[in-house]
Amino acid sequence: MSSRNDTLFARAQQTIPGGVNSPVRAFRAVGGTPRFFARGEGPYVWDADGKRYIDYVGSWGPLVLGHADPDVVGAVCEAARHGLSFGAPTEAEIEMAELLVKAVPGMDLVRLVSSGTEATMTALRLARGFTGRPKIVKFEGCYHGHADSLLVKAGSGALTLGNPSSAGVPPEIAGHTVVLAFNDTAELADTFAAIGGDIAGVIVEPIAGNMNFVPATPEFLATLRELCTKHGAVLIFDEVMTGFRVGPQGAQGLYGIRPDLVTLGKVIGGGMPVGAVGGRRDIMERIAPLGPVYQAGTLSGNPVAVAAGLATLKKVLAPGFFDALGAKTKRLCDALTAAARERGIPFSAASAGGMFGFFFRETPPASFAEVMAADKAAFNRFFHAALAAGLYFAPSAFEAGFVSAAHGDAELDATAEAAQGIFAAW
Ligand code: KE4
Repeated sequence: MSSRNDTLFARAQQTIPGGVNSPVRAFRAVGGTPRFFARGEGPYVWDADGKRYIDYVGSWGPLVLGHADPDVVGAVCEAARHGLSFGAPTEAEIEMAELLVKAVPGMDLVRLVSSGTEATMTALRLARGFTGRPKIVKFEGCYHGHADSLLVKAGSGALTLGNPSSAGVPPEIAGHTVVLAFNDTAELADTFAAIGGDIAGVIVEPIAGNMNFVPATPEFLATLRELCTKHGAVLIFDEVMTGFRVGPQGAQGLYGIRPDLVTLGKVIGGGMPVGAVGGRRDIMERIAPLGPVYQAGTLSGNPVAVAAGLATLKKVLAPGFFDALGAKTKRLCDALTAAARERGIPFSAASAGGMFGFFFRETPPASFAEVMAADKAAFNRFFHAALAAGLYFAPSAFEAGFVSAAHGDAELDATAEAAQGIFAAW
């Protein structure tokens, strides 16, 4: 029977490149037809055929409360009734900035933008403007949005589609991006010894969610902090995915290491377009209109989007939120692992807060090379079996998964049971 997803996908491809507005949605890595979602509620989404799925993508991270949280939707409707946008300052933006400055260690000042890409692009420009240096260091497999300097050996959709270094980025720009191996402390030290005086900044995902789920080692981040301080380079933690997802202070709260700048997104918009870049006052004061580093945005700090973010963060920062969320996510990972290993299938999983990854290999990978050595065909096979069973995982072996506060015993038990069935038929 033809599915409405097929019909919609064929129609979408007539007017939208690849039929999608963001490449990783196209199912190119896993094959098949992307699901066109008609609605979401709590832990569930329904596709164009009315089929229900337990959602473990959550719009790639923002929906930490689940879909259509009543308080978030209510806040959006209330804000919208007073006007959608002014292009002028609003009190809500001050509330958001005060909340972020209070919640994120080392965040003296913060600028709101409309996406994670804008946040990281601005952080790079600030690092270069503050130091007067050209070079940026990033790590293979990490993805920081689609700004030119960052599309060099990137993760997420770039990796999924097999073009980690995008076309259209001139060598003059890509040449200033130094790409090192994630978690390779020795290479890091060698690089700083060689060119430390040219490095404006280092940008890192403290937990790399764009090559699935690979936490930095404490030693790697500590060395990174020490070298950036010694050489006067700006350390940027890209917490667009991990911010308010792995804990109330993001990944930096788990590691106890303070970057100079932090970028945020996803959860701080609660499903609406919000990003942020913030950190040390002496760096942030270089940004326009205070300083010479220009940055701007028509919808930056949009009152409706900020209302969604504030309503989300108020619930996320309630006592015990992450204890409960982390326990659910670990329970999911343990159930998937047990189901696979009972059948002798090499499988491992890891998680932090409401973020997780699973791999068809004996142990969770600690490097990009180990991620690439995992059994991708097995991942794709599992993805489609899970989809048929009503479980929606990320359509790529190079993406993290997400659990929301709305996932409860019923969903976790149903997922465990479905996984048992999938691996029994493996
Ligand atoms: P956006 O521009 O997509 O809001 O944020 C870019 C970004 C920056 N930094 C990190 C650590 C990120 O994970 C992202 C975006 N993440 C991807 C999923 N891995 C977004 C999904 C997509 O590209 O469609």
